[in-house]
Amino acid sequence: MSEAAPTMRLHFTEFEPEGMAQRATEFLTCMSQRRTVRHFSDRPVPRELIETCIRVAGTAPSGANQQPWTFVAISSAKIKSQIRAAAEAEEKAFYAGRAGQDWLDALSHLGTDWEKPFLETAPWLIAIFAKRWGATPTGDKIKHYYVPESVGIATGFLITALHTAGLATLTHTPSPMGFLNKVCQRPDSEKATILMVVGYPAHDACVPDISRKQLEDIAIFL
Ligand code: IYR
Repeated sequence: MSEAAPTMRLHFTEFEPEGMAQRATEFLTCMSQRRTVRHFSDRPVPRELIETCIRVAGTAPSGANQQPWTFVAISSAKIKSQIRAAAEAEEKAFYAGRAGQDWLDALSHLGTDWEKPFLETAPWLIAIFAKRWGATPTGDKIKHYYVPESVGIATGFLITALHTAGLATLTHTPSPMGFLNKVCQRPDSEKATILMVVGYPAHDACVPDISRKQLEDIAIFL
């Protein structure tokens, strides 16, 4: 039998019921204003802000608390340009037919294409890697549990933190994105899942005129 970790008293902040409703509503207003941005300014963003937002992502729950993620934050112009070249090569093939007509049809209302200038313009790219397995100090593999779920939740925390801090994001998924292991020097045990583009929107940035589903369309109460 393995030993359970020692416990400590939970620090839980309770609010008055009206305070709870107000906090939830204010958070809804804040998050409703988040939009995925595809036109970025080159205005710099301090590294400390990115560090704080990654720390927020690191507070996400994860399977067996294995925290199976690595966030590679890139501001180097040289590395961003390597990433743009590799991503555009994949995206060219994707849009030229590899995606298949159904996928291209599903994307058509977003107006996306193979060109990804934001990969160089935006001040930060955060490549998010899922640690598919871990290793003991002697190099034996450690199985990780619920990796996609855990990394997905941490990614949501990251987007929320960046938005709350006043930054714009694009959840970019160059397809396939195996090239990120090489560029970011990550081992085979890690799989790139998302390339988060972070910065300020361009002054003339536009977004698709889309709406979000209503509560009735996404929730069922039993
Ligand atoms: N990776 C491509 C295609 C793309 C796929 C989905 I799903 C999107 O929501 C948006 C784009 C690209 O980045 O253009």
